[in-house]
Amino acid sequence: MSKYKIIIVPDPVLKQQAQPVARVDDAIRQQMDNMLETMYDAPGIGLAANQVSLLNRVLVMDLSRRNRDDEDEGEQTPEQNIGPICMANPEIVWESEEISVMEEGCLSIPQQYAEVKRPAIVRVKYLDYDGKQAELEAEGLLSHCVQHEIDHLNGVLFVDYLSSLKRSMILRKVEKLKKQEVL
Ligand code: GNR
Ligand code: NI
Repeated sequence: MSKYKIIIVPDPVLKQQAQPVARVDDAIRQQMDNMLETMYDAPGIGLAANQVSLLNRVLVMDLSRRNRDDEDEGEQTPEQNIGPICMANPEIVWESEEISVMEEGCLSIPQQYAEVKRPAIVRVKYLDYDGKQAELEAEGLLSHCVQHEIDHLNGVLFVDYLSSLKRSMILRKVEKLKKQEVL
């Protein structure tokens, strides 16, 4: 296993559409393993291929190792506190009308957080690590996370849901952190 470098805004790769994978083969499994390692090291609870400059529709998540600091961020049922989830070609096949608001962050927009509104519950169809069709129903933090990662695969960032004022404030703060070489 090896780690990838996580890219930060305003990298144009973050605005690009990722392409479907033909099948989950050993090369894709290797990529999933490397993405998990990269995500654990960051640390984060999710990572999409675009964030490591790969433009295929692959994402990984793991909500089991999240920091205790995060634990007030939304309810999380024990069933949702599950280990690594790897997805290829994820598709939202159903979303609830009910909306959930949660504070989100992004490894590609470091140290910035904002409340984002999303469908509270989603069902996602995807190919798993073994290349088999699978489905996940997600709510709470897992729901926000999987929607956030699928957005990445479509070139969408959580700041795109904010007012242009809030968005530019956040992007300017990241620029400032970069100049100060904090990142
Ligand atoms: O680590 C992360 N935390 C998070 C919190 C709320 C909603 C989504 C996320 S995903 C983020 C890691 C990341 O940037 N994934 O793309
Ligand atoms: Ni992100």
